[in-house]
Amino acid sequence: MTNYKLTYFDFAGGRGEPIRIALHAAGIEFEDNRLTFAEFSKMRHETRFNALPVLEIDGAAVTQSNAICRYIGKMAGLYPVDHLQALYCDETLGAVEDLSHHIGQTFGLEGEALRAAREKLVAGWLTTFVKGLGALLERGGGQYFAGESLSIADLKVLMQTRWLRSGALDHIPQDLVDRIAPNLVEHQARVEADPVVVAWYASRNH
Ligand SMILES: N[C@@H](CCC(=O)N[C@@H](CS)C(=O)NCC(=O)O)C(=O)O
Repeated sequence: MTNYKLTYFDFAGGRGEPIRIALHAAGIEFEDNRLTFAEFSKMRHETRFNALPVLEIDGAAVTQSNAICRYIGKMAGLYPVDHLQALYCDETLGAVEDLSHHIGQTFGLEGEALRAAREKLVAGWLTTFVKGLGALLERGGGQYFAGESLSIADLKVLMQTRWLRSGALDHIPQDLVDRIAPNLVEHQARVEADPVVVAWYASRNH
């Protein structure tokens, strides 16, 4: 049997959580290796690109969360078979990655520098990407980003919407998504209630 080990941070979001949900949906048993930030900083140079997530398949490491998501998503039935819908799915994954990158660049800043960077982000990239993601959902018919059922694109966007609306990001207004793309708020509720997502969190509570 193939051995899967996913290494990511110990929280229910970011680039790692959609992979965990997809692995669970595919019925693949995996080692859910969760690191603290301190543990990661000790081993970051051992990873290929100094970053997480890393998926080890029989000991061979693979990086890049979207590539991993697609691979597991195909096994889980969470990646569109139709080529055009697959393109729409990939476009969404890429947009979320770009947005994560822009937000990530403000990490490590403090005080006034953090405030200035986050305000610039809110006025610029963040608004652009939240609006754009809202438009992509609209294109998909308003329910899902690609096709007529849940895909890894929906899981990726869920993480972003949940994060942006959580109030965890200083200087980013908690109601930004609600104001700019209210369809993403409805989407969050829809995806959180999806049996695939519910089953993952139920499995964590045992
Ligand atoms: N393009 C990469 C980006 C990976 C990435 O930046 N991961 C973040 C966590 S979500 C990280 O490990 N940051 C730690 C650091 O940059 O020191 C992917 O999608 O996997």
